[in-house]
Amino acid sequence: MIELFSANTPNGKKISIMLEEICYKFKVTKIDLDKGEQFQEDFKRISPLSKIPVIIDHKKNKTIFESGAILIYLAEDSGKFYNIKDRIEINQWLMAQMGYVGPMLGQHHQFHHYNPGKSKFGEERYFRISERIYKELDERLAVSNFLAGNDYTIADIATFPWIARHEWHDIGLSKFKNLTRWYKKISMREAVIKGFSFINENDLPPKP
Ligand SMILES: N[C@@H](CCC(=O)N[C@@H](CS)C(=O)NCC(=O)O)C(=O)O
Repeated sequence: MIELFSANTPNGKKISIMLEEICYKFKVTKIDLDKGEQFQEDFKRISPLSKIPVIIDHKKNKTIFESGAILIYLAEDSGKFYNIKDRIEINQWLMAQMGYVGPMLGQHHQFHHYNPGKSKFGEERYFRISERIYKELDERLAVSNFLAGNDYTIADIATFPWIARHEWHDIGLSKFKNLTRWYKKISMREAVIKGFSFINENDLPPKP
């Protein structure tokens, strides 16, 4: 059994979606980030950087933190959404999500959604970068069915919950036809719908 330590955020949803996709049984242990539960000693023992998500694979006695590492672990364990042949292509798009798409959209959330009016520079900077990310993903998806090629992989699973915050971004997802096509296709997957609502059962991927 897998225990998922998580919260209702895009990084948290990556793993619940993956677990639903591979049909693994899992139990969710909620970490209340607003209350600072990520800094409690017990949690720090499994998450040295005090961040969700983390999983414990109780059957194998393995603890893993960092969503990209967790996705690779689950993909290799299940043999799904990742493969040796396409590994380099998948890793590129997964790492791009981890190091660029997620952190930049996350900053955009901070300045544009949570703290508007506090920093014109921050708002403009991360709005521009986020718009650029939409354009770059759209360009990639103009020549490729999914991010890493023809197949749906962990690179898409990692990126989807971030684009699912598009209403907060105010960039206009529908202006980006290829990204919208990709988003619609993924948001209709049964496992994605289930994984998206892992903490709040009314939480559905917003329409494009
Ligand atoms: N690179 C990490 C980022 C995880 C992350 O930023 N988690 C946030 C919630 S989405 C968190 O736990 N924040 C609490 C904190 O930093 O205090 C991953 O992908 O797992």
